[in-house]
Amino acid sequence: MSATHNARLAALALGTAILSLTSINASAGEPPRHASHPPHDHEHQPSEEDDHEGRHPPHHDHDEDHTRDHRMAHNENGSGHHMPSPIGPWTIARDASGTSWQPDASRHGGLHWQNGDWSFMSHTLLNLSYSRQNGPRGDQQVFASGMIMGSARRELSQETTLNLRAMLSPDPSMGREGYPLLLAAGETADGVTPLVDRQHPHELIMELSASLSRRLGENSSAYLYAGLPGEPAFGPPAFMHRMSAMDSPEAPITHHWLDSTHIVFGVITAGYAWRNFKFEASAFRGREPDQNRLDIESPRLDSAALRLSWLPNSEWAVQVSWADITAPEQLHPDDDERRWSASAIHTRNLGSGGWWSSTIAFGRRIDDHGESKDAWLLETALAPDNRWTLFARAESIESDELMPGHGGHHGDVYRVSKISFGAIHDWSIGRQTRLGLGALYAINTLPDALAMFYGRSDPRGMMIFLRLRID
Ligand SMILES: [Cu+2]
Repeated sequence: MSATHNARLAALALGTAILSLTSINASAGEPPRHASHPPHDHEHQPSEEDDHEGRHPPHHDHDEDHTRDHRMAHNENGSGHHMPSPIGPWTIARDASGTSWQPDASRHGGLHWQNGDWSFMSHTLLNLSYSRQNGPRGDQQVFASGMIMGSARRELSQETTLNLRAMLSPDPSMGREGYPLLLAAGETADGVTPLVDRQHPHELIMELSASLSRRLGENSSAYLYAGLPGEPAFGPPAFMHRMSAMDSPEAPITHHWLDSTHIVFGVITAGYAWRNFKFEASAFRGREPDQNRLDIESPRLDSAALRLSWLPNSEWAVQVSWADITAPEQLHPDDDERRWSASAIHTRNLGSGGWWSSTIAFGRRIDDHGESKDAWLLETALAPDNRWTLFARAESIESDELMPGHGGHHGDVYRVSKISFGAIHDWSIGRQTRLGLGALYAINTLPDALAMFYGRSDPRGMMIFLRLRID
């Protein structure tokens, strides 16, 4: 009991420390250091001289003399532009969830401020959504989802950086059964029956992590990342942190192929980055979080992941990863799984605050008997300006969880598909605060064998949502 207990206490203490440092600073009335630069309100773009390692040339004032030549698909708003990543010599815009990479052209928002030797950053994205899923296996519900993230970093020496990160989600407020979402499956509400046609809630504490990185030269670094919970080196950035996905409040049905490991209780990752390549290895606890969404579960390191990431240029991020996961599912404690994932993300800036980001991803889950189930995802989000964002996603999965087999085992495998598309309009209600109103519509496609259970072969779903974003 004691090792576990100590680990939990340490994790809670770390999280409390990060969040209280964050709130003390925020409530002290000290304005965020970069508050004079609201996001996306000025045209500065890094020049062509910027390379993809994030080494920016000496920077000019934010005046208006930048010519078109200086505009390039590499956009960060004022707050992030000068900031290197805490884990290596590249721009912080490259860092996505866990230790994953996204294109350098990605947006980097967030509130930033400094206190002594510590630099702080926070992001908030909260959705209040109404989901309505049609047919006999559908349901309707209002629910809150999203995340509040805070991080604190400190240079320990010229070469060494410590970064602490805590992330909370309001998901447990939706109840243990999560929210209705046709074709979604995974985890459990009560420890007895699987959640099917519902998306499970995420943990109250989605991440408590620390990383220590060391620069090894102009363009390489090595780092260690540990989380309880945290995200191992598998898959593309988790959906709620992926630019092509984050404007939709709907979890992808490919979640358990690509990025469901974004919350594991216990992970240690060692990474080495050289130029635009990064190689990482993780040891982590394979078991998915249980139905109690408020606790910190006992850490273990019984599973492994490897990931190779590459950024061919500032607009692309590619990764391939593999994981050997011990008993991921609580309801199938004897079943291990291996997973493969490959993805490519493309993000381009469109000038005057606009951007376009797309992800294509493939995931494969292989069970103990060597049987594999594949999944594909293609998603895109387009923001022509600061007000509108349009998004769409197409997915296809081979699932054996939709019709349970006998004895609680997985059932037959069915290939099912889904497309969904929607839009959100944002209003700026404060310096770095936006309120948005959005809606989406989804069409699911089922084989005949499933159609009778869902009432038709193309059951529909929709959501309407309000979003608060502080970054
Ligand atoms: Cu998840």
